Amino acid sequence: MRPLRFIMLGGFLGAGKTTTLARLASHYQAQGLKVALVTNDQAQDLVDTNFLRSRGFAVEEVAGACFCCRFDELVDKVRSLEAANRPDVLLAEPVGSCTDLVATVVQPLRDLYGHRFEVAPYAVLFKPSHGLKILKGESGGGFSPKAEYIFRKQLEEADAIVINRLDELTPKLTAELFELVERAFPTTPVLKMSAKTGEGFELFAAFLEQEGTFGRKILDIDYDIYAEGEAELGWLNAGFTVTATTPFALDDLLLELIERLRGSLSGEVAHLKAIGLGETSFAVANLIASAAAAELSMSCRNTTSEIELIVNARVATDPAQLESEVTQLVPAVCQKFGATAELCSLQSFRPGRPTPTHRYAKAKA
Ligand SMILES: Nc1nc2c(ncn2[C@@H]2O[C@H](COP(=O)(O)OP(=O)(O)OP(=O)(O)O)[C@@H](O)[C@H]2O)c(=O)[nH]1
Ligand SMILES: [Mg+2]
Repeated sequence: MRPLRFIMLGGFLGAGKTTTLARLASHYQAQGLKVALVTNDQAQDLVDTNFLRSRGFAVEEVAGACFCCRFDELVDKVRSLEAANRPDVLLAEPVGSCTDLVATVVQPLRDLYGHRFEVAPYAVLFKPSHGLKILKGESGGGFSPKAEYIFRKQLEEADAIVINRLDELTPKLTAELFELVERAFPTTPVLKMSAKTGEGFELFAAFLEQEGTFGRKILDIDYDIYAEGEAELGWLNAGFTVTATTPFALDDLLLELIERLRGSLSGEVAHLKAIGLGETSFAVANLIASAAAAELSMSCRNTTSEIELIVNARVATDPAQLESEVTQLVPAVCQKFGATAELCSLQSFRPGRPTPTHRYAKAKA
């Protein structure tokens, strides 16, 4: 049996992983290859899984903990996708607050399943909004030093660092970011890309095709700092059924919801996203930093009278505050659009300490 190409893409919360993976999936499909994806989260009800499925891709999710702590489940999900879809390429998106993935996922996959999987170089997306402040060492960047530790560790284990959102950066800022990243990680190749427009994407895709000594950067990492940094984030996944007698504009409702949440949450937003799934259309709104503006990553330009609404929030705040704001604001915003929201599922918490299934102290494979 031909080995399955396994491509995992890292990067902080809101860095652009799902957007990039959707682009990669279309890129491989255009070459006649079959693609499947695995998403990952600390809880159920993922915006990303629904978004990718709505785009027509085969997706499984590992929910409840990160890939490293649910390594066997990751392998099981890949197996079931293999059985159902016979993919040539498997794209995997880890949790955006997770690091040490080379030691806990890439190396075990290579060592234990090297006959089945051909693991691609491990690229990590760089998120300019938070990355600039963190690499410049500016205080008031929004996150605590422990959360910033995770951001840096994610970049340290990368085979390539990909500065994303090139479409939004001035040439001067791009040059500054490039220099900052190169100075901090002098031996790591740095690429530039816009996952949104596709600029720089071909080079990135070509990088992933490379073979050689990749996926071998084992981190020297303090799991106490890592766990405490992750636990500083409030996490919330919530699901609602929204119904109205008169159809409402889905894009507008989602944008207003995310914008109102931005105004009411006290901590720095790592990523706030909401998907509305109607019978014939869907849309997604996002906010990737408190200082950014809410935006539609997928718009439907349509009205609807019934949707399933999923909200995923990762914010440096108390999960109880998140829960209270989301459960109050969703019905209030829906009411403004003449709709009623019924809460169907709710999980809010601080992520627990990561305890990887495997951890390779030295690169073996
Ligand atoms: N302008 C611009 N926006 C982008 C780009 N890439 C991603 N985005 C937007 O950034 C937001 C977050 O993108 P995602 O792909 O969901 O990020 P992610 O890394 O998967 O986020 P998590 O799964 O929460 O960790 C969305 O609104 C995207 O449309 C880009 O290259 N340019
Ligand atoms: Mg994502």
